[in-house]
Amino acid sequence: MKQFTSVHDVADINALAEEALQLKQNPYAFQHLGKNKTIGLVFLNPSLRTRMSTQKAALNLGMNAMVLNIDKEGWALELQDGAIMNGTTVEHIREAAAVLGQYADIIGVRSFPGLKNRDEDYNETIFNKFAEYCGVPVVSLESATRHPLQSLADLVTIQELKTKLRPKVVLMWAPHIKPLPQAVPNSFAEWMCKSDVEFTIAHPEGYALDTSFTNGAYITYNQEEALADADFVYVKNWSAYEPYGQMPGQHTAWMLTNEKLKVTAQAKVMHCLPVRRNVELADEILDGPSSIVIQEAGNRVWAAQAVLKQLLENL
Ligand code: SN0
Repeated sequence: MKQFTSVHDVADINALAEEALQLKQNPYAFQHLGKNKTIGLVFLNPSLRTRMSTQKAALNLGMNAMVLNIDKEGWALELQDGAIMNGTTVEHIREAAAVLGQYADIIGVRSFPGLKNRDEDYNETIFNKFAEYCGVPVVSLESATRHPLQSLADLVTIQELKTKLRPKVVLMWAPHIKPLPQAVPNSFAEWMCKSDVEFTIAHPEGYALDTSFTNGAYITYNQEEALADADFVYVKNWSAYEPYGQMPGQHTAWMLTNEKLKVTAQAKVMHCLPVRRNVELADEILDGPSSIVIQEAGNRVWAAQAVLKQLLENL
């Protein structure tokens, strides 16, 4: 693997998930691979799991890890080509990314969408500039349209816990107080459509995702129909793709509860976190036996480690 920005960079997702599960059994077997190699983790937005699990994965492989919260600790970044920088921005992304590429063998970048200009977000303008100018292999730590390290950890968790060959997996829209990116659901859908699962997406009218990520999924507005016989329910809020970044309705009744879970096949409930309790998901689920969100977050280490291992093997 030469970069990790989406499912399309992966030759065999089942083999990668299997590798992650093997690393979970034997975390320190490949310390020689990362010796004297450095990963730079660059954040333009907040992070807890991605930051800590990717650092941990790098350390397990014998790498050094450096973190820059560039939005808070760096110079104010200019993103426009040809800009006359006589205002508030201090450093152009061309120099910033190129310099970071001098210090690291692999660079991870987190860059959320602005949710204002769909073309800019869906062209991955910021992430792609970083990738182009840094000159070393890049890993997405969540970009405007995708969160592949999360999706791989989700696949690993489903492989680990499934009790039938082809489980029913439901991506379930949840209520929220503000518009969130489509990156996590886009990415989860894109990975599930390539996995050996029966995949359903449920959301209220107005919240359809970009169809290029959902090819092969069964999509419904009926929450109960989607939940029937589900083995895994993946809960996530997202804002509308059209009209872009809007919230066409609050739909607070879509919050998942134990009562709603009764029609499932004792479904395991997943969420990428952070989760707003009693808005997106009821306490009774998060604190009860159905929730696997902590195991899912734990698996972020093994997913990141499998990806970094394959990148190191290609350096
Ligand atoms: C991000 C998202 O893409 O939905 C990161 C998820 C891994 N989540 C948020 O920004 C949550 C913000 C909030 O106010 O709840």
